[in-house]
Formats: sequence, C-alpha cells, structure tokens
Amino acid sequence: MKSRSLALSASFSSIIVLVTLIIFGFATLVSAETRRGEDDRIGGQYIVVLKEDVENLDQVEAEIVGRARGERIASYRTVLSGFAVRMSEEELSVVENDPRVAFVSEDRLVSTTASARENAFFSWRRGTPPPPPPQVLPTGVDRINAENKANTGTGMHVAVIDTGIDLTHPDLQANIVGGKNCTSSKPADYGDQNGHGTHVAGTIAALNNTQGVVGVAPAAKLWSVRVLDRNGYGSWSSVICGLDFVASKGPANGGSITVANMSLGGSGVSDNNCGNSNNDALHKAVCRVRDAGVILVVAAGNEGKNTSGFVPAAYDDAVITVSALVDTDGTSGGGGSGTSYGADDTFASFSNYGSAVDIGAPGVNINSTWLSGGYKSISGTSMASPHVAGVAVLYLSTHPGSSWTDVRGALLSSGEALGSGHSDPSGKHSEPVLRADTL
Ligand SMILES: [Ca+2]
Ligand SMILES: [Ca+2]
Ligand SMILES: [Ca+2]
Repeated sequence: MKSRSLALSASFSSIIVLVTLIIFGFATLVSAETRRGEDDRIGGQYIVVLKEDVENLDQVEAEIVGRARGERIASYRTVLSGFAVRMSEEELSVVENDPRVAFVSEDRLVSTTASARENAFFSWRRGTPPPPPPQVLPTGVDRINAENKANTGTGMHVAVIDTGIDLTHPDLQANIVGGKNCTSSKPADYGDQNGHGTHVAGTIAALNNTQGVVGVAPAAKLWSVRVLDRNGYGSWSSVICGLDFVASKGPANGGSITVANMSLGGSGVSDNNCGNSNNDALHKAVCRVRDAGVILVVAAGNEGKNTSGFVPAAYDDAVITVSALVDTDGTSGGGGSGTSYGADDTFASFSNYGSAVDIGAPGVNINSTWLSGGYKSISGTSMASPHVAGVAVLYLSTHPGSSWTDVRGALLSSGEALGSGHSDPSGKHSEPVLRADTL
C-alpha cells in the first residue's frame, strides 16, 4: 500500500477533485463550482473576519453578503465573528475595504492525513461485514503502554474533527454523545461515510469489551465533528465551522470538550501570531479553540516534508503536532519486522518532520474501527495523532484545568527519548515518542 500524500501536485490534485466531482458529486462546502488552484486555494470562496467591536453581527453579515452579491456558506460566532461566502473576485476589494472587516482569507482545500483514502469509499459500499472478531490489543496502544492503566478517561469528552464517526458501530456507539455536520446543510447528519473519522475515534476511545479493538482512553466520550466529506475532503470554511462548534463546547464556554483531534491538513504557513499577521482565518480559529480551553492535537502530514508548509500542523503557537512512528510488535527496542515505510521503531518515511513537530506516535498498520461496524488497518500521521489525543485525555483526567502548554510539556517529559527504545536513521526526528505508562 503506497502512502497517500496530501501534497499531490496542484495539477494532479485538480484532476482527482474533478474526477471525484464527476463520479460522486460533492454535497459539501467544496462546491461543484470549486476550482482547485495553487496552494489548495478554492477559487471564489472566502472567509470574512469581522472586527472584534462589530455589533449586530447577523445584520452586518447579511448586508455585506448582499452588497457583494455573494452566497453565504457558513456563519461563525464563537471562534470568529465572521462568515464564509462565495463571491466573484471583483467584489473582494469592496468587502476588504469595508470598515467593519478585519481581513479576508481565501478558502482552501484540506484532506485527511491517512494513506487509505482510495479504498474507503469502496469498502463502505461492500455491505454486511463479517461478525465482529474477538477483542485484540492494537499494536499502537500496546506500544505506548496505555493498556492496563487504571485511568481510562472516565468522564472526559473529546472531539474528533474529521469525516464523522460511524454512529452505530458496536465498539463506539456507547461512547458517542453528540456532534455536528459542517459539510452540508444538515447539521445533525454527523455520521461517517468515509471511515477515516471512525478509525481515528476507535484509536482514542474504542470500548474495552469483548470485540474488535480497544482505544487509548476507552471510557472517554466522543463528539463527532464532521468537516470532511465522504471522499475525505473539506475546506478551511468547513473546518472553521467545526472549530466554532468545538469552542462553543469548550470549558471556557461552560462545555465539556477538553481535547480535539484533527487528522487533516492542507497547504499553508504559520505567522506564529494566530493568523493576525498574515490574515489566516484558520489559524485565528485554532487559537480561539485553544483559548476556550480545548487541547488541539493534529497530524503532521504525510508528505515526507517539513511541516512548515502545512496547516494546522505548522501552528506551533496553538496545537500539539504529531509525527508517525513505525511499530510492528507493540513494544520498544526495534525487534519487530520491517515495513515498506521503515524499520520497527523508526519514524515512518512518509511522516512530515520539523521544528513544529512535538511528539511521535505509532502510525503504520494501525488496526481500528471502520464503517459498517468493521475494522481496518491503515497508515498515516492521521493514525498517530489520536494516540496522543487519547493520552492527553488521560492526563487531563488526573490534571483537570491544565493549559495546553502544561499538557504538551507533560507528554514530552513522559515521552520516550531518541535512543531509548526507538532510533532515527533519517536524522529528521528529534521529538520524543509518546508513552502512557510514564505519564
Ligand atoms: Ca504495552
Ligand atoms: Ca472493543
Ligand atoms: Ca517495536
């Protein structure tokens, strides 16, 4: 199985999007008129951020959209005062020059950071799955030693910002407490039609029962925040919609969600100033989720490149960024068999790297929940990130109210140092590897 990069060349990406549109149609924020341009920009689609002191937001928004003869896609009221809109490029300067507008971001495409996207749709259509297999301990959960911990994340709530979650999966259903769909006009339709979000959810909190797999924090409750469509694609505007929902459920707003996982990404850069210096609405929204008391854990991406060109991985001022480790035997020391992505207990060849990366976690051949009550082994930094999100849940369970830097510091200091169970022949990964037993 070849690693599926999200840094496909612009032209190749355009072909994929076009073919996808023709075959399946998009019922999402990535509209049929979407043109995928350079740097994943979505032509004619913008995110308008209003100034902080603007009042009567509904009225102002309607007025600006009307004047621009645009079509409103989404409204944001928690992470931003603003909205997403489709409008002609000619109207852009008018909107930008409106005294009530802080800045306008171009909307961009994002996609899952897993390698199995090409198989997802077809496995979903395959129909009735075989009877559930007896429960096994996934190698990733074993590798970080989360099994046998008395702390299972009871009472904790975590958001999976992804393709949704299979709401009737027998290994997840009892843990799912709510969600929101940001990919269409049906907010209650937050099930999964891809499999990716279901897989991520299982690594965090699959039930400890007699079947399937078990998650890092099997007693934690899950929120399904669907921002990517059935093909694994979304946009900054759909992700900000999801972030808006998560922030509204964060501790600062009286809510229960303390951790959110984002195994997704696209091109972009960080100003290390919450997007205020480079007019980045996604970055601003991510910082607001941080400020709402929600720890954001994100995938580094699968391009085999520096994360500096990929967001949200590059947002070093607001998220915990996770690279992928190869592990085939569920234990440290490099004694397991090798893979096409590298030797046991080395970093996966597809994993992004760089100074914004905080910690590594298992991300190759990870067995977890899939659509239609099924299970599947797939690879990607998408699979590494939820291991860290799960351990963040465990930490917050015993250290409530910790800031995101406290959580990051705890994960790093309890992590496995380079040379103490894993090695890095590539010389690109100085970050420690996640461990739950030393937390
Ligand atoms: Ca173990
Ligand atoms: Ca189970
Ligand atoms: Ca190993």
